[in-house]
Amino acid sequence: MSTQTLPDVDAVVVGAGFAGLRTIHELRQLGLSMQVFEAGTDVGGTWYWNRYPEARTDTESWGYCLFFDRELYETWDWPERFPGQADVLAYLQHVADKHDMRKEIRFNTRVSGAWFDEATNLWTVRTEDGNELRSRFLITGLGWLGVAYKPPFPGADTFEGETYVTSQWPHEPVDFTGKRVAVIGTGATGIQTITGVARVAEHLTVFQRTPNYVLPSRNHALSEFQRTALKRDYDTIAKKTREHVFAFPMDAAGRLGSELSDEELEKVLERGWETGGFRYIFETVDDMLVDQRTNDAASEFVRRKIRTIVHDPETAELLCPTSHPIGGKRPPLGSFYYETYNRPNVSLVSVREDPIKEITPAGLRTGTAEYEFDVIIYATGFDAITGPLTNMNVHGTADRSLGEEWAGNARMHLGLTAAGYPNMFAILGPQAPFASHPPVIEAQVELTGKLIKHALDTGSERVEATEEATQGWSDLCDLILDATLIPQGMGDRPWFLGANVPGKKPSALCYLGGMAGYGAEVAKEVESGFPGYRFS
Ligand code: N01
Repeated sequence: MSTQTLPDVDAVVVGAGFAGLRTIHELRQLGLSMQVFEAGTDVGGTWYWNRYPEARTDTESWGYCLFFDRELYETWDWPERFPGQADVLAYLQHVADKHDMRKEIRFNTRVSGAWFDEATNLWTVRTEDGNELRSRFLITGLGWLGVAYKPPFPGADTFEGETYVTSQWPHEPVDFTGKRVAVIGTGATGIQTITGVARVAEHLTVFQRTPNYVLPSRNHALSEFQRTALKRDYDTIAKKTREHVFAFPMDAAGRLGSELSDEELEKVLERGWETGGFRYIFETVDDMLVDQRTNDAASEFVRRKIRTIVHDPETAELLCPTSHPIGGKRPPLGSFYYETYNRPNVSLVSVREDPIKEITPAGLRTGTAEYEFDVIIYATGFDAITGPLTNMNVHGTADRSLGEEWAGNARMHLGLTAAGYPNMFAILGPQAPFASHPPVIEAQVELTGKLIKHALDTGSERVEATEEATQGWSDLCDLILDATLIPQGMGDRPWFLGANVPGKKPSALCYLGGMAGYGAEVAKEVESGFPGYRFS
């Protein structure tokens, strides 16, 4: 029996990016009061913080958006196939304004901890400015990539030039004209930054530990005619994003590489390469990530392209990924990325065998060489997926923190809820689908709404995933991961398996069963009356 302590609001929501904004809408539908906390000074989340040069989506704009409001979809004009950071930020500002969402949000406010009280079944949420709020429900929309990982190179503080971390980029423009710049890291962020900085820097030196399979984006402006056609196609596009394996508005290829001859396979790969973006992976064949011969052919195809594009054979070889299969790390999209290495002001240094030893006042030092720079840019990734939640200092029943809970494997039923954390919904929690984020967010927020509604309808003060469901989902994530070729890339530290941060235990941090598979699992849960949950 609970005490008479009343919550200050029905729900606390943390974050005002795609997830937070979509959650505001859902909670309003349920008639619940809420307080949203956002660390930034505006909405946008990832797209508020990641302002580095050339930051851009790699999902086509017409699928990289929210579908809950048809009018919103039909009145927003995306300028390009792959929108840049400023355009996605403008879109999210428009969503907030159109739905008058800012009044629910307290900006400039970082949550420093949350505790579940078993006596009252309420969450107490504390902010860094010392305030506390009690709520029935806690919904986090922190994203997967909110905590930067910066390698602890000795001497980092001694560098006398400018230092930037891509995900903590200044709001004011940074001018690289006439400067000697280093970029450390060649993931999706690094390769975009490199392309932008190379155009203006006096000299750019790229420090690469693992080469990636960088696919050409073939970005282009959208004409008025194309935009109108896309808006008319709302129903089809919304359906495709819900059903596509990676939540992209694409069709399945409808063919298996394993059934094609070498010549036929080459032809479809060439078509995918020319079409651009992730269509190289998802519209060519349906078995690239599970069939060894197909994957080998697709990987070798990219290596051949690199050798064709990059003039200097030594540089080309350094850029060729050979130690993981395509898909073993998340392939980035580039815009003339490999061509950048043909510029006279760009050089590539492999730090795979000869790692960075220290940062010096004048630059940096590897085991064999010393370099001098005016600017060092860290594009070294994130403590992904678990980092944002463990950093928020969340304590469930028995005062157990998520950090302690996840010292083993990070597990969340349907990537959203976990045993021991009642009334908490982590949008894009660990073991959410590895897919384009906005459609995953919409699916998870809708499920959150259904669980809260069921709790309210049944007079339950508490809704919590069972231990069996939490473990069952985690086992399923393991099983699916093991059925793919992805674990072959583990040695190259994929962030989506938690392998990129030294000391972090790699595991199946995401669900690889595709959006349709996820939708089916969610439907099974809802239609069977939530057997994976305890309402009390
Ligand atoms: O991070 P990463 P990211 N010495 O972890 C290197 C999304 N995203 O920010 O590969 C030297 O992929 C590290 O080397 P290695 C997208 O989902 C989307 O680039 O570990 N190097 C690697 O090269 C993406 O996948 C978009 O050997 C070191 C790099 O730093 C995800 O964010 C745009 C090092 C980190 O790459 C993460 O991408 C941008 C060291 N000690 C990002 N430590 C779009 O939508 C690390 N590295 C387009």
